[in-house]
Amino acid sequence: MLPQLTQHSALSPRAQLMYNDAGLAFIRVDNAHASALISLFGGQLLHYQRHGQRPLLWLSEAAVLDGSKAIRGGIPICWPWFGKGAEGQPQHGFARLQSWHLDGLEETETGTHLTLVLTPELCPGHQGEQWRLVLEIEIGADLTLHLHSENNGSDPMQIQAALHSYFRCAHVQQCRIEGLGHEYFDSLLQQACSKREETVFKEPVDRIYATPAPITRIHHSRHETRLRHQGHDSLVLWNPGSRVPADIPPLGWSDFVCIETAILELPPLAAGDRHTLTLDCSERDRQTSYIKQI
Ligand code: TA6
Repeated sequence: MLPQLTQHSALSPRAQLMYNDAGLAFIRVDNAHASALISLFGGQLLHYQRHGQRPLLWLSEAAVLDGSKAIRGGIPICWPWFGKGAEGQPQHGFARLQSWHLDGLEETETGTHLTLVLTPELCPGHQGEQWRLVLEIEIGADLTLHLHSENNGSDPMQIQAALHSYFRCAHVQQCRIEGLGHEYFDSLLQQACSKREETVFKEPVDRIYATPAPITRIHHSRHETRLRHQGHDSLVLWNPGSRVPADIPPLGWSDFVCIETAILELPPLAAGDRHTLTLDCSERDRQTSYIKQI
């Protein structure tokens, strides 16, 4: 369920600036191809739905939408580290806890192109640092995200980044996932494992595939979601099983799977360099693609 929002102003014929009761800003897009909702808090895409298709992303009904914690669902941005940070630092970095700036919005025939930016000036405690994080979101017949990490300083910079996508499933237990890789580190067992891919979501799953495939397919009962990853060196597969965090309803775990496009072992980014992480998502009916193949 999408949050209750009040319209503030039109940004373009296809995009509206909206606010919720807590004062968080959102951009709602409805163009010829798809509808979408973006939260400036976290620089987070919360909803994308190609017309005639099902919503691609899952957003928790218990998500906290007041800026006090990361929003549970959509595509949170993990940056500049993934997982636990240094002591006292937030898990998965600070980018998903800050309000980003809308730097550009362009309408073309292929869709709506938004550019969101996070800079040290927008992040308390990081003033004086020299980096820039740019998120490009293309809302078209496909959904494409590019996350650019820029080192504008004079020293090399260590970064990790992930698009921590929550993909909606009717029943995660019935989805088959193809194209993750075969070798993975099981973060729950704390050991390296090797297994042909299977789909058993009766238990929590938390895995890092460090030699990942470039294309992942989620086979739902009637349709297929295709994910094309670039600039990544890992894919993370996560579902908490029935022991859910407070901001996921008790049975909510069966409605999503996280497949995270991640760069975890990037050599330090040289001064003036930029790294780009890309995710492209498309959906098709399984029956349609079958007919096309004949
Ligand atoms: O990406 C997998 C993971 O790191 C899991 O270990 C799990 O903690 C999950 O992300 C969610 O983390 P969050 O901080 O959003 O609750």
